[in-house]
Amino acid sequence: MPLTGEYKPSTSDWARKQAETFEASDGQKANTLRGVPIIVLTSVGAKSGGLRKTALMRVEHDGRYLAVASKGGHPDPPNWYWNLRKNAHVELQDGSDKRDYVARQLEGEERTRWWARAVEVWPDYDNYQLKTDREIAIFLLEPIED
Ligand code: F42
Repeated sequence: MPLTGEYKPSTSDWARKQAETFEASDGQKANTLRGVPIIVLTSVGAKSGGLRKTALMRVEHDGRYLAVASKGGHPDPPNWYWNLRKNAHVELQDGSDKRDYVARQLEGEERTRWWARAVEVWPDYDNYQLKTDREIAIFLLEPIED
């Protein structure tokens, strides 16, 4: 059941433009970063309750996706991290395919396994982790069957 609420654009111009161009073109435009595929995650604002759209690297395995709250290795997590902590129901668009998912933060061996998959797609994630003392949170997004 799709998320409802008012769309609240990101305050990061480049990210907002990429997410909006991706969605408006049904995933046909602005669908890579440095040649690597991206997805757009829609989450419910933890404070505003608005819909937030976030471009993320596409890390997928067997129909499940990973959201990596790296924010380039910034000391603080991205705002959308708090959204997923409060509202696990998210939407994810991969190309023209948009579905509902439930987000679960990973720990331990499962986290290790999925982190390796993330670094395979985007090796810079390892560099981001070296830049910050916080352990970069990662969320497994599992499809909500209709
Ligand atoms: N960011 C990543 O963390 N990981 C990636 O893999 C990634 C890939 C990527 C690919 C392409 C691209 O264009 C951008 C990419 N980014 C990636 C950047 C990503 O799209 C985000 O810009 C970045 O992660 C920062 O996320 P953010 O949620 O902190 O966004 C800021 C800029 C923002 O929009 N802030 C809003 C504002 O008004 O300042 C608030 C956003 C928000 O969700 N607010 C919540 C609410 O209630 O509405 C409150 C949240 C809270 O603090 O409780």
